[in-house]
Amino acid sequence: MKIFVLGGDGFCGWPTALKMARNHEVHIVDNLSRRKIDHNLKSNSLTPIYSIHDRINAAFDQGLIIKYHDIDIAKDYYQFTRLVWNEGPDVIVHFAEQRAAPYSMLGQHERRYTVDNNVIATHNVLNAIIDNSPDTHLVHLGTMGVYGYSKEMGSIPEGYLDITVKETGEDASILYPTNPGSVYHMTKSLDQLLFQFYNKNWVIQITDLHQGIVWGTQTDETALDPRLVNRFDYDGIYGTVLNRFISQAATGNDLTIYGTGGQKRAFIHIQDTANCVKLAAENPPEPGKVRILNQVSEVRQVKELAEIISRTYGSNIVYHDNPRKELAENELEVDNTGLRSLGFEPITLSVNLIDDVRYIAEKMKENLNPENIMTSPKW
Ligand code: NAD
Ligand code: USQ
Repeated sequence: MKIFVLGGDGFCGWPTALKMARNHEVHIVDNLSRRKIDHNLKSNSLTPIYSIHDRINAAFDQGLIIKYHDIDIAKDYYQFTRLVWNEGPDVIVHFAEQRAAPYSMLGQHERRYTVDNNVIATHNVLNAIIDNSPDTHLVHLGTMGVYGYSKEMGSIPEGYLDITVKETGEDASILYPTNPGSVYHMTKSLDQLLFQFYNKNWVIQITDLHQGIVWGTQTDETALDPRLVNRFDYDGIYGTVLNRFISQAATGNDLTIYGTGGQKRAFIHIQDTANCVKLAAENPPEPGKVRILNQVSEVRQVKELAEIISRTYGSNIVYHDNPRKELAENELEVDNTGLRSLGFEPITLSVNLIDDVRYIAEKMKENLNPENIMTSPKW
């Protein structure tokens, strides 16, 4: 198949593009905006990531052929739509959005950038498909955060909630009511509405993968050559909780729990991200409504994660006032039968796997700037 990976220079996109290139023709489309944001925030990946051109050359040396296109999908619609017309991809995997909740809450510039970039990018992708390549299957990376995090309506289903309407007594299946906790998460809720409408009107094939928090850094492919190394965010804006705890432990810093640590979230290892996206791309949905799958391996509590790391590496835990507006504690149960039915066998947390990540963080510890650890805005 011919596969476009939009956002293929990023943390999830790069390992996914490499994995896909084992069996498919892969094109990465990325405007490198994430590298520019790192620079502006004076932050960095713990691992030294190579330029996109070095990455592509290193992949070529491993027999993994990837073409790169420098296009801003939100701003350069005509360049992007021409590429879709010329290449007619079978699948477009769409990772190309601003993905940090804290970044999206920094100030008016970042709030507006996140909405403009994410919503327009998604809308442009849909337009490029319907006008140039209507049989293309769109695989989008959404988030568990669109549901909010609670068991108020039971276990979280895959996108649609079965209800009985009180007034009429009729049964219905509705899009799960969204409850985003940041401007970033709200853009993923807006993406969902775009998908519902474009699917209804133009009958295009769409899979929306509602992914949990990704942890880990390397995959089988990124480990093949040092130039293929994946990024590792540890800072208060882009670093996600488990990778932050592991990098904090590896560099002798305290583990930073926000609030009580009673927050439960869904997690997935980066190796599983690449595997799941590949499964979804290779198994398109039946014609009909938008297919929504929960891309998660397990549910864990923040405090429990900190305690595992603290026990294993002897790190100190410090509780900070929570910079976010979120429930101090929550229950969470998530259905992931869709991807399992396609063959997904989740990799779950283990001390060995944590140790692999800690080993990389320890090796790169000179790159960690402690001033970047507590940089989250308050909201
Ligand atoms: P990332 O910031 O590392 O990568 C995103 C990539 O998209 C970057 O390389 C960036 O340059 C590119 N990009 C952004 N806007 C673009 C535009 N307008 N045109 C072209 N390229 C653009 O983020 P990530 O962690 O790889 O996340 C990828 C996707 O997965 C996001 O949509 C995110 O919401 C979703 N997701 C990530 C996680 C996680 O824990 N990392 C969890 C759930 C969902
Ligand atoms: N947290 C801490 N200490 C820290 C960092 C975070 O206690 O040092 C807590 C937060 O308060 C929150 C939880 O850990 O309760 C998760 O925070 P996070 O920064 O790891 O994840 P989040 O902001 O939710 O965003 C990440 C990705 C985003 C993706 C989302 C999936 O950045 O792209 O959509 O995970 S989910 O959380 O399932 O919605």
